[in-house]
Amino acid sequence: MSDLAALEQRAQAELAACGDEAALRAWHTKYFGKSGEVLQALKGVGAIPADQKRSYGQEANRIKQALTHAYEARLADAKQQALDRSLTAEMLDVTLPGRPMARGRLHVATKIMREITGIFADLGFQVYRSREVEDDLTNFELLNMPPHHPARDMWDTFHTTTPGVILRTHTSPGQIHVMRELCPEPIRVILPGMCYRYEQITTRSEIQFQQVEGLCVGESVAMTDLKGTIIAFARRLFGQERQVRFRSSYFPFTEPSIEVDIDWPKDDPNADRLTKGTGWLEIMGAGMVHPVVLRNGGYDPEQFSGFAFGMGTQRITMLKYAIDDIRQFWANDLRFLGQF
Ligand code: FA5
Repeated sequence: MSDLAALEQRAQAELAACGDEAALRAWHTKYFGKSGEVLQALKGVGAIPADQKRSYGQEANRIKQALTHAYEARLADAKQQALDRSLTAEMLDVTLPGRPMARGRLHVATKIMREITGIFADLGFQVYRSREVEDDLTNFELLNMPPHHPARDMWDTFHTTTPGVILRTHTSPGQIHVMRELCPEPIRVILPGMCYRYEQITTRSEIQFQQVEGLCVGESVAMTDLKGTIIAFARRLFGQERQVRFRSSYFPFTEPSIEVDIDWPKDDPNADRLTKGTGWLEIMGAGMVHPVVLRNGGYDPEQFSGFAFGMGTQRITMLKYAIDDIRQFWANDLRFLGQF
């Protein structure tokens, strides 16, 4: 019996000295594990003289229960303390506003494309997607530029290692594809997409840039339709008060050909620099589809007529947002892209 009392005392003293949960669990193994001292003491009842067995067994069970209660209480305490510690040391204020996720956005080139597409959609134009890798025939010849035609000098071209396969220099070859696909139906489409030219890169010229081509073919399409379409477009994109000016020009695939300018607000401090003092800014080339091109598309020029236009959307974006260097578009500098 005195051994039991000593065991209880020692176990309680050691329990009191345990500083954390790990120490408590070690204590539990020592006293209540498979060969723990409390179990050994219970088993020891066999060696006790018969007349003392009963009181020894009762006492051993009492000690077992007392130690178990004490242990559970200490363990709960230790857990609570650990929780309190972590709540004060690693404090988390759930009422603070969360950290905002950095949200992505559309590239300015995509935004302006969608804006332009939306305006032409309102005017009844559908989008036709045409390939970026072209053949010489479609990029030049079928657009009324036979080999060695001097007009080809206007389009410095990237050639692939396959003879006759090139990167399109403009979206105009798409005119041939759409006419051949839809002939003899009337056509009213825009053809947006990337173009490539083997050019000196400057603040105004890149080797890759986007264009939006427009093509309208029907039985009585006239120059007035072209002018009305362009004026409606320019005023939607640049402002209702914009004046539009048409100058005669030359493209092999349109006859007559024009270039289109818009006036620039005189109170804009950039006006003089942008318009080189003229007050006018060029926004696109256009004209009536050349009879040769109509025929190459499958349409009889005696019966059908059409207009076409082509604009460079990076240049247009530069005008709209006063961007002074075209190289910003594909430089992937977030300080630039984040402004739109
Ligand atoms: C053409 O490409 C004609 N296909 C446009 C056309 C279509 C005329 C249909 C008539 C009928 P041009 O080479 O001028 O034309 O280019 C059209 C526009 O593309 C230019 O006004 C300019 O805005 C843009 N562009 C041309 N070269 C570059 C370049 N290197 N970098 C950025 N934009 C360019």
